[in-house]
Amino acid sequence: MATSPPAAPPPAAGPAPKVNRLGLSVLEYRGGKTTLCAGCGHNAISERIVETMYELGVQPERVAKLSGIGCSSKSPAYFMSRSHAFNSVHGRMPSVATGAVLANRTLLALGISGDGDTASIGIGQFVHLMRRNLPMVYVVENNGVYGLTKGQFSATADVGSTLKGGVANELPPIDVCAMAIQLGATYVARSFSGDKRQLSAMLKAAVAHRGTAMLDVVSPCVTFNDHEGSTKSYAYMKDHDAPLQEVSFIPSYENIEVAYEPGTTFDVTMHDGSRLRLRKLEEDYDPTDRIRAVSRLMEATRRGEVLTGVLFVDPRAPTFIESLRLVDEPLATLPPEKTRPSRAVLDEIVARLR
Ligand SMILES: Cc1ncc(C[n+]2csc(CCOP(=O)(O)OP(=O)(O)O)c2C)c(N)n1
Ligand code: SF4
Ligand SMILES: [Mg+2]
Repeated sequence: MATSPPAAPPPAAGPAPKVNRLGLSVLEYRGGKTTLCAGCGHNAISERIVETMYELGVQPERVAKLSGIGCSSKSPAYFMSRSHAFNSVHGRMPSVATGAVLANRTLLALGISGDGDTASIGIGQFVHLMRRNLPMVYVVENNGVYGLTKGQFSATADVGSTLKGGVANELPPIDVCAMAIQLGATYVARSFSGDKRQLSAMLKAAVAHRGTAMLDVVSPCVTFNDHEGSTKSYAYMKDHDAPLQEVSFIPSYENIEVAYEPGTTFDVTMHDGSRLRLRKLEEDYDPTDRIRAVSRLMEATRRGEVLTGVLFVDPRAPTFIESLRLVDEPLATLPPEKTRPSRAVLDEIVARLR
């Protein structure tokens, strides 16, 4: 006798997973399991990137993750597995990013570099990236050492900062923020991997920025540079972090109005209509004043402070894509008849050269 199949069990009860405006859950923004040391600042930055992209509702397939070599440069493997990714040669990520963005202007390029990758071997590429205003987010995960090769000083190590064995750095550091501002960069900010709120807001505004957004994030290396005597340790940052503002970000699709005392905030409207809101902690700081930004950074160094916040922003400067007058359609998908002169045009050119 035929028996009817057992009834399917009812679906497990429980709350539906939370999703963003694209209908994606945060899990869809995660990456592989980290192989970095537990407690490494770079892991915290990856977590903030996952949250940022999820909360802003960025389509993961629109993102191109780019990096060089180092523990920091490995970290794109630990977020956004659904995105494009390219792990370049040490210090050469900016040129790969430039090629990728120029070939496909619809990509959201997210570069992850280290202080060695950026300020030591990669300084030449970094300098030219900062003066071009290529649309991309460029994060320096700054721990003052070459973590991957076992903790040698990098070019951002402060004078007097010591290695674990007591050796002191005697060479003056490169301040990547001061350098980027001087070179013409259009969004320059500094944060700390341990400051969730500040870093999240800065990352969101960086995604909304239309040119290069350079974020220098102090990111302690717990294995080689988190001891007493280091100026890139959790303890040092706790005591020396000097924030310029309380940073918040209001996406274009949220029409939130928060009342503040007149004159206490500095609002920057990004090109997509979102707002970067800087609640001033220093009354006279104007993040659109390039000269003041560099001198304030130098003052902070003299005082032994680590200045964090949005140091400089210019949301209206022309991007590299505009300077090159690129066509709207991505070069990567232009059909050959639009990229190659016709036989008749070539014949005419050859005839003129004869
Ligand atoms: C051309 C080249 N030179 C040197 C190296 C060796 N190397 C690998 S990672 C690294 C430094 C990484 O330091 P950083 O960018 O600060 O990253 P971190 O590991 O500290 O996150 C060096 C010198 C290399 N891989 N390739
Ligand atoms: S060695 Fe340092 S930088 Fe590399 S993963 Fe470990 S803590 Fe992070
Ligand atoms: Mg480093």
